[in-house]
Amino acid sequence: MTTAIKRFPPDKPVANIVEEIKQSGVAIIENLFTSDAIDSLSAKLNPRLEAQEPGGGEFFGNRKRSVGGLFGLGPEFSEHLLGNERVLELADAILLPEYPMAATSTPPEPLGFFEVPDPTIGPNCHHYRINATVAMQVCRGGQNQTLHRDEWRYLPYMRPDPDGPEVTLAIMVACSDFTEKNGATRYVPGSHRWARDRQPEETEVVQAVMPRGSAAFWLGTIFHGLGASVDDQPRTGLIYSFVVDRFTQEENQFTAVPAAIAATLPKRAQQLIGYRSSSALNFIEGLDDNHVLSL
Ligand SMILES: O=C(O)CCC(=O)C(=O)O
Ligand SMILES: [Fe+2]
Repeated sequence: MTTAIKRFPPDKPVANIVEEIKQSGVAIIENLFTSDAIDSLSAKLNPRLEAQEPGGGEFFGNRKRSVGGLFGLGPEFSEHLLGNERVLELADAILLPEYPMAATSTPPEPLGFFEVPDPTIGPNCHHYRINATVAMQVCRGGQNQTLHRDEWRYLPYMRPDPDGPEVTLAIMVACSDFTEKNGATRYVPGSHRWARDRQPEETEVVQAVMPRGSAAFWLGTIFHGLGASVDDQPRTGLIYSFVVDRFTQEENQFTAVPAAIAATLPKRAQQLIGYRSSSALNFIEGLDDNHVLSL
């Protein structure tokens, strides 16, 4: 029998939520974002979404509208999404960077040059950064999205290692209520630990039903997809994901958020968007690794 996705209040200790994400591949934090925050993001997103005809092809169930490049749309996106300490605490605890981003996180012990980290302790990357951003609206009348793993982009080139370090973490922010009728995201809990060739059955799917302002956190190796809607009111969600610095970003952030726009954002947001390097990867000679934004 499939069990419902576990949901937590926003003040639950991070360790409990991380344990659930690692075990099930997905967890929900209810009411993580204020109604004012969702209102301000929706004011930028809804006119762009509503200007589109629903579509997107078979993979997406034919009835979605979407907008990407969110951090280029206005400073409210980085303020609310990248300034959220809870989100960063979770990303720190899952991706285990040498340089954590939440104010309360403690960096792991640095490694010696030839030392191999224990993947449960880390460090598992130098830092992490945005992988992709997209507002996803589901309109009445389509089909369920094909169940997929978001890491399909990288998986053909990676060796399966269920005990290895996590490389991505994604967050779905509910900008409307998510219900069974309106296409709440469908997940297959536990499927992040399956053998590569096992396919999910319909009986193994559970939906992330959650009120507006809540957020679902999921690993890149769990099967999931948007649900079909039989509701006249569209379901609006906003996805943003993080990836370890050694993997290339799914959505090109340097085009989505050009340097002139990035320069107007707080330093931590600039770093998370990707204006940062290690001394070995992505650096620019003469610029500070922690802040590679030059104009
Ligand atoms: O919008 C959703 O519920 C999920 C969308 C999704 O998984 C994707 O586009 O990769
Ligand atoms: Fe997905």
